[in-house]
Amino acid sequence: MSQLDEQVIFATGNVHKYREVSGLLSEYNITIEQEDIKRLEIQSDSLEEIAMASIKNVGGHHGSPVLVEDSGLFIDSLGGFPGPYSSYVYRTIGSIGILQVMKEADSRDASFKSVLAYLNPGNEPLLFPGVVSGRISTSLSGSRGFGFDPIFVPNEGDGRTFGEMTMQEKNRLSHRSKAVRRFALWYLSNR
Ligand code: ITT
Repeated sequence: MSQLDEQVIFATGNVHKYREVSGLLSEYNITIEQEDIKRLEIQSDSLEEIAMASIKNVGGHHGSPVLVEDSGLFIDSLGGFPGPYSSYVYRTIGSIGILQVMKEADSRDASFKSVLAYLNPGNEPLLFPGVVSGRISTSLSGSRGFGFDPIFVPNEGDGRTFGEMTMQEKNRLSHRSKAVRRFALWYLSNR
């Protein structure tokens, strides 16, 4: 078995991310395995820097090719908050807290960003970004997905939040799907 045919490990503790990424990659016949590998998460305003530090940290003690993904919700009128701190902000004030903070906001424009990092041992890490533009809804809608999905309405959708969409529908539009499709095309042409 060549190194590129080895099982790719997706290092994440977030099962929703894993389902979305593995569902997308299966369209390209790429299989991955989830492992909740504990890793260093540096503080930075840049998802790229966080993903790069994280993949180097994981790759250092794993013999298989690995993926990590760092993502966040960036709200324009809040200067990009919560951005790289999305996980913490979700756990503390949640979607309802964001709706409260947004009460007086002039603009509800926002974007979700994802950076997928891949490391095949012995090679340089590679980054694959994806962005989806949209807006923050005025109330919670839908119970599907995870995190801030019930308050995010993608611009290219039909007015529903990600929380109202099936995973397949979200995967047609999401930041994560754009990053994953970039990775999949690179992976298939480089194996
Ligand atoms: P891992 O680091 O273990 O992969 P995590 O959930 O902590 O899992 P992040 O540090 O990348 O991952 O946090 C991203 C947060 O941003 C996530 O917890 C959600 O609150 C939010 N988020 C990212 N993508 C999202 C999406 O597709 N839908 C809803 N919320 C999302």
